[in-house]
Amino acid sequence: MNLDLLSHAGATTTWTERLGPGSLVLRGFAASEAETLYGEIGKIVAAAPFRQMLTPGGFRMSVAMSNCGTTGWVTDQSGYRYQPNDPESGQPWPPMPATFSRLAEAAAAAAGFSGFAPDACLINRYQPGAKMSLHQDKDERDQTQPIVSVSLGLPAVFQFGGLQRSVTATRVTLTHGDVVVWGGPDRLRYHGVLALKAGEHPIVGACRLNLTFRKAR
Ligand code: MD6
Ligand code: FE
Repeated sequence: MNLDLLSHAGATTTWTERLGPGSLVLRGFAASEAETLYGEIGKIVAAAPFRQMLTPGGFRMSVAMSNCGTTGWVTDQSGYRYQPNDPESGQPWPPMPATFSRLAEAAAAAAGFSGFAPDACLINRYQPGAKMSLHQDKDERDQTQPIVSVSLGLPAVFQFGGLQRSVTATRVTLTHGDVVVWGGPDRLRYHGVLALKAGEHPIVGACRLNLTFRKAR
């Protein structure tokens, strides 16, 4: 894994770790803004509460989810998709805060993807034991754009596989403030999250929160 130092607009310097030709971990890139992000998440989930959705196969996900932006990712018995309204309330998803979109754009630019303008932010909450099995993100219409992923709270082990499920995944621990950008030739790589270990984070408490920014439409 190559290590490099990167400077960004907030004048902080971040360690970067390259995972592939189109994917980069920006260590601590969101650390100085983490409390702001956490406060915004609180407001979003007051309007669109975390819920454990049903997979098309009929399984209840262990990760609880919400969204903000003009469209949001949902799953139920009829499939995976993006839709502009929260199926629980029928209301539009809460708007994406400017702090979110600015951070996502800056992270994407730092990884070589300039002009990233996300329209969807999926918010994942992992409580102890929650996990996400290996999957590809392929429900987005525009796959030329990268995905930007922000981790907050308890550490989690992320698995990065290949373009086929059979490729052995490498493991990377993501901690509070870490950002992963991935796109280009890595955009459809399989990935997942191992079961969260119990703990207590000083800001976020007993869980991990993950924001994934996408250009879905
Ligand atoms: C998570 N993340 O970290 C789940 N997908 O909780 C993802 O599924 C993901 O982090 C695409 C790109 C980056 C990600
Ligand atoms: Fe994903």
